[in-house]
Amino acid sequence: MRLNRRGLLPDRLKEPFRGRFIRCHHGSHFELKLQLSIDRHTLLVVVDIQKDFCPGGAVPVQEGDKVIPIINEYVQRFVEAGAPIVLTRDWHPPDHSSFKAQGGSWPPHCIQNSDGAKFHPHLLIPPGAEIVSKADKKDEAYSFFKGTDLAERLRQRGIKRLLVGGLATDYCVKETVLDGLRLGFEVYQLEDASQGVNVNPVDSELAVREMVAKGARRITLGDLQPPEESSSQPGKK
Ligand code: VGL
Ligand code: ZN
Repeated sequence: MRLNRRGLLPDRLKEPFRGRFIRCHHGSHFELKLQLSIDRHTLLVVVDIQKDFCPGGAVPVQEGDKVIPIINEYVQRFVEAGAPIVLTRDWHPPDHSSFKAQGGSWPPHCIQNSDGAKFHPHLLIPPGAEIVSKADKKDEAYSFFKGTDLAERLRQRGIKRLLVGGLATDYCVKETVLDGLRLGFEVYQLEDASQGVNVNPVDSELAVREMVAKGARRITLGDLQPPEESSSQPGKK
């Protein structure tokens, strides 16, 4: 692959990548690595960082709270880049169909306005972030696209890429990623900022395999272009 002097790919080769390739040392050789640039066409989707999905909650994800500092770093990067952020929350009526009493598979959790439905207190919630409630009617909706006009609204705003992380890898993160792909978005799953419920111990791994097989890319913080380089407008930080 031929890069120009600044390590940038020629435009015609760059699509569908928005980022820049950097050379990384890999033992005895160098490898080219994509760095994703965050811009206003890129949406961060923070999935269900709620008390009920963290240790001590009603449907605790083991070490679910461990992803919060990393999620916060992504949030910070998006704020700095002026890029959009959505925080989703599971937001069930007290007799939701997914609860055991109604024949579903879960104990009651994330009941509207309850303490357990609150975002975890350590989650960074920037002023511009949009909060999207899901599964707030009778039916189950693991994906925030389900039963909403969100995809259309995002397209109208020019959103092309989704970065999706949070809780839980094997349910809401997975379904949001798969719906996003189905709806034609370029979708990146945040490997370092997602954690699974693992009702069966392999669930998260299977979920990841399915997401990747269907076209999702997995990234970590190191795959983002460093903040000072994210801006393409000279002089603008
Ligand atoms: C979720 C189980 C039940 C999730 C929601 O957010 O992944 N998991 N409801
Ligand atoms: Zn739920």
